Amino acid sequence: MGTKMRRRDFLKSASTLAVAPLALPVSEALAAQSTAALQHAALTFPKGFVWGTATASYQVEGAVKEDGRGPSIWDTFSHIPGSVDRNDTGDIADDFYHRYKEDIQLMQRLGVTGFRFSIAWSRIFPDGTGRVNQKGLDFYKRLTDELRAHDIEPFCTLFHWDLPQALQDKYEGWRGRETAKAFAEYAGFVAGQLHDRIHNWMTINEFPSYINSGYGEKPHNAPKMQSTRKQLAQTSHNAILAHGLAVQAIRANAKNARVGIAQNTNGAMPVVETPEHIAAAKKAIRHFNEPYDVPILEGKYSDRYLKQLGGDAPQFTAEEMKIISSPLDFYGVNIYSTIEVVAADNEDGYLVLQHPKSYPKLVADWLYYNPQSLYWIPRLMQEVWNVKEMYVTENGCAAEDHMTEDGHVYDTDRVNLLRNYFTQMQRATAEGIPVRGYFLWSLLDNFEWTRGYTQRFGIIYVDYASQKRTPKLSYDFYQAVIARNGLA
Ligand code: PNW
Repeated sequence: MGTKMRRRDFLKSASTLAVAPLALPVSEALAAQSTAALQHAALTFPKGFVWGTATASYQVEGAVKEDGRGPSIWDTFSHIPGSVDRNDTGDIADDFYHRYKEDIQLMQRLGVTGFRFSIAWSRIFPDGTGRVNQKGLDFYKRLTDELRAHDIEPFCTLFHWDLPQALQDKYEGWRGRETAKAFAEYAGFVAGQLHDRIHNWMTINEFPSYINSGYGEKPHNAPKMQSTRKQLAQTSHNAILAHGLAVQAIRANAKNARVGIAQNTNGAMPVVETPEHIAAAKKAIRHFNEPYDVPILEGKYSDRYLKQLGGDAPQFTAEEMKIISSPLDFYGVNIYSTIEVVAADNEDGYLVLQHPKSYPKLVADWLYYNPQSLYWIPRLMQEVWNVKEMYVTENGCAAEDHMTEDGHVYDTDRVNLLRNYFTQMQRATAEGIPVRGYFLWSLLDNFEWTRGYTQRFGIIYVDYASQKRTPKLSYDFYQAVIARNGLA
């Protein structure tokens, strides 16, 4: 077909095709069709695949002054006018602290077998270290008992950004190495207390999101501490050291623990699936993750990273690098969108493609719609770092959700996105890439950090004035996917 073929000509040839006599007799054509239908029915996930939803303490719990909880840096930050859209705060959020039983019922109806949530450090240690607040611990005991009673496996994140304010004041937060030690103490203590209820642990959620955005050269998240390049590199190092120390502390205190992480590995993917572009994506993914994933998975900073930083490189010891790369039982990756690359004849071996203006997105300005990321990130994690077990610890989107007069939210945009992301994840599992489960972000609309309540990521709509929950159409869709353990 000539490239100059005009649209009219194309339509003509298409319609010619449509009226062309069938190549197969009708019965055979029908048989072929049902084979296609069967193939569709076979787009399933491995037996025992964990279907879940995800939340985080400060985004859903509310009850910030209840039962002895100490303040966190997000309480402080959200109360500084101008920090968050409309000056929203997490003071009440989804009131999950009081309504978790109702929400677990909604999860049970959905059919999930896993729930990812996080523990608010300052509920357990209101001052970051030292004095234990039993009532805070009791909340997570009640929560995990209730989950187990509904056959939902708890997947617990120990740090999802709500650092105790006391540690910010004492050590400048993650800038201080002492904070890493405090985190390991907290992690070991909680694991010792809850190991009978929780078997799956994730140390830290998304290093770049709270380190680069909270302590970078232009920070916009709590604690919003502007840093030099040198300070930032050291802060990143302290954060991965905290992760490694926590892995060891959890193992020391909970014999049967399965320990992982929830990291937003910066993905790279080939636009065109040919060996040269795939090789380019493999180079790119290592370059994109030099401060975090590379030391955790390879046990050392790359020469390229250290060279680039020069005198600004972090201070570290060989012993620390061993701790940082402590073996994990699984790697959790939060996957939203991914950088596309093509092979290039330059020093890096690839070119990063900017998203054209018309690249599809829903409402979050950073969340490009590229379902193939749910195939490519797991595949490259396996091929580049030999990761043996993975979970998608977050994936989802914010949409412009509106309730109809008869009380429904028909979020067909979110359903469309999820359907396509799932198709790519199915491709991954069908090829034997070891993705063991998926946690949809999020169960409920919630406090979306600096966007406050203006962006809704839930598959359950929350009316914040009444706290009424209304499952959206995407909830029904997800329920059908879970029920057939396959595409619906
Ligand atoms: C994650 N980005 O954050 C967090 O883990 C959640 O707490 C959050 O609510 C969710 O994704 C949705 O935003 C991210 O700019 C925030 O690439 C921003 C980015 C990635 C992840």
